[in-house]
Amino acid sequence: MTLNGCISVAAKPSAPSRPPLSNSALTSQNAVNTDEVSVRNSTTRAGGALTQVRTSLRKHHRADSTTPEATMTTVRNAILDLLRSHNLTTWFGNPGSSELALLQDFPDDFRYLLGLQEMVPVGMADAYAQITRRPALVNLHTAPGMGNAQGQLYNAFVNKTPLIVTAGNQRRTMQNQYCLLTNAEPTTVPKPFVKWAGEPAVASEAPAVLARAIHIATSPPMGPVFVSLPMDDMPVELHDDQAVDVAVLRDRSVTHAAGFPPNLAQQICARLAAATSPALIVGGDVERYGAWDAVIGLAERTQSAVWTAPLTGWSGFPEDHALYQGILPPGAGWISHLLADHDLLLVIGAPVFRYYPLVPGRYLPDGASLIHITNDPDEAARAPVGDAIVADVASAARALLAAAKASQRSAPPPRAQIPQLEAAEVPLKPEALWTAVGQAAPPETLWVSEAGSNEVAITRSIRPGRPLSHLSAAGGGLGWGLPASVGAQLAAADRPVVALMGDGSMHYAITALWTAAQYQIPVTIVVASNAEYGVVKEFGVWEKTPNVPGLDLPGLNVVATAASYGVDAHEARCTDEVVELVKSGIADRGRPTLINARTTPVET
Ligand SMILES: Cc1ncc(C[n+]2csc(CCOP(=O)(O)OP(=O)(O)O)c2C)c(N)n1
Ligand SMILES: [Mg+2]
Repeated sequence: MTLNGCISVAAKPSAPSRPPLSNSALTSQNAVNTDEVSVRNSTTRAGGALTQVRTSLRKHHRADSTTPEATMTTVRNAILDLLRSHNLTTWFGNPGSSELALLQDFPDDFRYLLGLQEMVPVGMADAYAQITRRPALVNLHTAPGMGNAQGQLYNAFVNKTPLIVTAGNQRRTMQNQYCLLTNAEPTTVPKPFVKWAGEPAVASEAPAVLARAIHIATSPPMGPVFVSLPMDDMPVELHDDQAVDVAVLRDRSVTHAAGFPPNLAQQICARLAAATSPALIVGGDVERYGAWDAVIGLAERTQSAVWTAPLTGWSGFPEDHALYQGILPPGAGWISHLLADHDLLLVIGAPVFRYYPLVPGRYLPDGASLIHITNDPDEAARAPVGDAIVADVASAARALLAAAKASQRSAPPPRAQIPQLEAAEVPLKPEALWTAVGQAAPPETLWVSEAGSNEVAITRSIRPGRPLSHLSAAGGGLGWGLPASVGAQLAAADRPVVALMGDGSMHYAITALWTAAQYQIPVTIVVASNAEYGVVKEFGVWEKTPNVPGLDLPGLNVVATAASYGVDAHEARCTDEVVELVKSGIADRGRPTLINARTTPVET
């Protein structure tokens, strides 16, 4: 299977699309991309519908002369048809026997990417969905599979990623005896890390439950959902009128009309104009919900300093822009100190704020006020400071840009330059490693980072300027970065994807290397090997908790492990080799490459 070749391509939706409703409308039928919204035709039950429906439901299923049931309108066929119509034909999964009835005779127009442990398909799907800006489907194995997935579902929930997670369940007739595969409380298991979870009350409801799940997942604020599918539901044949109902709900859409009151935009812009030194604080939702261009325009017009809020997944702003100041550290005292020169903070597309650890100090600098624009009512409610407005983030940014007047104030001082690359041998200081990596990669590179103590050095040394270019897990649960980099490379086949990994982080979901090798997904992975959980040691100093066991990682050999999975794996011994290996890894579009470099331990 190759990335561009042998994996079968995604299906075209089976119903025609209407032109976009408007740029500010978001529909959960097929698209979560607010820039490319299409609304599907609704079908009616009027004359001839039944024949059309049955033809459509059968169309994509293999006719097998030995099994006449294969062409019947079964629950399983209706599920596949619904998912096809939502363009959910790329599945990330790990199967067991409770999933066989759904997966059998897997359609040629679908593709399936296997992860060897459930964290892997969830992490891959998360990045795939965020980069394609569409929902993604994950198929897992009943209760234990869902248990394994939970750490990455947590990340997906905090990332606000629209994942449609399904898992099989034991036959309804065998659940009462708690037979093997029974998930006795399927809708409880993934909570609280899903927006919604359901299991159909009867087999024929399965497509409707799935349709509901898809619409919930893709409604802002988006997030993962779960549907449990008892295995004996799959072969149940739908009655003709049930099949018509399924076709109708397959073709309906849920549209989120968006907008922002112009007078509110004017009020905010008046405050921006009156401020001595405003700062914009942006978050991952700026990129997730398509507000990138408008936010840049607003920052430039108001000459505001721009920061990224802590731990929100994407940078939300070009990191090489003259107004960009970097990522805020996740501590109240640190933030109020850093922003001391600003009297008005406009936060857009981020929670206020994701603090960790407890850093004494006020939330805001003395005399400063904060306006918070978020699409998440809970984010608005739980913020400790500021006046919040719950609104569509892109509409708000566009309305503010339209209302903002060009400011005459002078631009804030730019942040420090990228450090000079100085030749050095291992163990490398993190700054030297990431500067070398940053110099070796082209500007269109998409970076995925999960690198503990290295994260600060990464943002100093690597400054992508394009949208959807620097991704991390907002949830902070390790085991996400490596699978996410594989999913990102699958989603963005025309861009190099480089994973920036710590050696500890690398090993939570290391089997993602197998998936990358087998499907020939040409991601490049750089590992900073300091042989420790460095950042936990740093926290130990901050928290005054000495002599903690389990923070050293001797005996890891990530190059040998990666090679055993079929990855082109190398040990870099100096900065020159890092540059050379990253360049050749990126140039190799046929297979994944891993580059390990020994780095200095954290200073404690
Ligand atoms: C699932 C999970 N388990 C444990 C942690 C706690 N944790 C946070 S960072 C970290 C260490 C990361 O180490 P490494 O990737 O080697 O980077 P380093 O700090 O050494 O640079 C750990 C164990 C976590 N965030 N998620
Ligand atoms: Mg480490």
